[in-house]
Amino acid sequence: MIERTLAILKPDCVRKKLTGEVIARIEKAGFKILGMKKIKLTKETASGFYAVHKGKPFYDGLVEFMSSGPCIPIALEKENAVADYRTLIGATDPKDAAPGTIRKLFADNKSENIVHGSDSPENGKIEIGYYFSKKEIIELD
Ligand code: IDP
Ligand code: MG
Repeated sequence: MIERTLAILKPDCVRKKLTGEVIARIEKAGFKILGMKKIKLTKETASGFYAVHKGKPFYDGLVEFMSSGPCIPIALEKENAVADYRTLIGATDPKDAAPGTIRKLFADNKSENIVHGSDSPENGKIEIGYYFSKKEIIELD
């Protein structure tokens, strides 16, 4: 099934000047970029986006980190996009991530782990809608 998933190049990715490197890997893996922008999240926007994790011990630190500098949300589309993108980025903790994955290659730790990825096709659509208006999604190549 053709699916959509939301990638975010997190503030550590931007700070480490790895955005081009990561986008190249996403493109080479066959994803179509439907929308992309550079933004700095407010604490409110970051809190809302990660609301599902509210109450967990890492939540406050996550909100702090995600609003600590600019990030780059990217709306992606591909056959089997959600699972394929998660395979490309690897496990949440780079220590557990498979060799050659984006998080294994570039992430420092489980918190600052370079990229976000949606966890289901339903959430992919919802999360893309969190950052992109309809007219910012360009379906043509
Ligand atoms: P995911 O990004 O691989 O889907 P989630 O469990 O959904 O992982 O967690 C969302 C984000 O919260 C992670 O990408 C990471 O930045 C942060 N996070 C998750 N678990 C931990 C933890 O145990 N310690 C610190 N940060 C964490
Ligand atoms: Mg998740």
